[in-house]
Amino acid sequence: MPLPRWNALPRTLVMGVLNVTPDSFSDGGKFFKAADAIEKARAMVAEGADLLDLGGESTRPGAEAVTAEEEKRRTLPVLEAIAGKIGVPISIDTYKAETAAAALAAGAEIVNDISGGRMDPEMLALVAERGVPIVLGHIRGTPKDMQDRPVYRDVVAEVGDELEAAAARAEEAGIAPASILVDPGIGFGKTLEHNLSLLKHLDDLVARGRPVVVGTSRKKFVGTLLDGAPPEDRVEGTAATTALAVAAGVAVVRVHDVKAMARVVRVAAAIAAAK
Ligand code: HH2
Repeated sequence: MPLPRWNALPRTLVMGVLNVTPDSFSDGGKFFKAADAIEKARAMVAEGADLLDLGGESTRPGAEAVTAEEEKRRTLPVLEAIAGKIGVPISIDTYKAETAAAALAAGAEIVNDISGGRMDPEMLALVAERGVPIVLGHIRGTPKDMQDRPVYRDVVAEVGDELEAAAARAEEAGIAPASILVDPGIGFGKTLEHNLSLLKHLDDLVARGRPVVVGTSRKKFVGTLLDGAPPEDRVEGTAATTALAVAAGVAVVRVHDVKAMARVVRVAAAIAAAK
């Protein structure tokens, strides 16, 4: 599958979320069976997904880690069934090098690491060796403890600086600069106010020059702003964040509601491109 040129995209790309987990916060259990996941993957491509992000471990706040063995058992059958056959590249959402290596061998073409290459010391070397792009996410702590008490002096500057440090480590490990994307990690060790500041100032992160990925889809802060709406009722809130991300020049939005967000992106991108 030809991969996008991240720094020369015609518009923001839509990455569809495919979680094969029993416990993801919004779609846990729904696509746990490989056959259901494969059908969901095809549906998301038909609805306008430019990429798919396949994950076998929930990283919601408080989630317990699973073994690489279990993560591979969940993701590899789906990957083997769809990689190279659905018309879009697939990223593997993992912070474990062992899972990433197996997924790349099974046809994944991008690594999406919410820990920015920090949770597994082998990850950056693996990605360098395979020559694939990597999304470096920002997190404070681990999914289990990240929401305990996140503190920042200036969240926008600190997240930007820490992502740049992660990108520098990736380059030192041998990853090509053009293959590095960064993600502020909305909800990963951040309060509501931190998430809102990061989203308000996405253009600052974009201006640092690396392609930016953003994942706000159905997240808790959206529910908080909408009087406690449950995950499946956060689509309009997600749409607000998607439109603003497009306006800020974000390269990729990671979303569950592909049909709705692909439409939001098309309209917001047309406005962003106007004179
Ligand atoms: N968020 C989640 C998982 N992976 N990857 C990137 N790059 N950015 C994100 O914001 C991001 C991510 C969490 O969302 P989800 O996959 O829907 O839930 P869970 O972790 O419970 O499976």
